[in-house]
Amino acid sequence: MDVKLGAPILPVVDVFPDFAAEMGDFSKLAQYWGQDEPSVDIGPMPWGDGVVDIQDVVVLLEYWLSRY
Ligand SMILES: [Ca+2]
Repeated sequence: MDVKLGAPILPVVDVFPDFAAEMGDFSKLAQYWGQDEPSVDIGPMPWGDGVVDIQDVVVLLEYWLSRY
């Protein structure tokens, strides 16, 4: 079945639920560094790669910096 989604697929960069990508998100990402925690495995886009590493930091920072 070929299903077309109307919404763009975006990573959930607000991994610490306060509605903004910021220091809390970075702390949570660091907490799970090297693990396979799916809530912070956001890079490479769009679904991550099964490990929390520098690629997830890159995705978080892209959104972080895009706010300003
Ligand atoms: Ca990852």
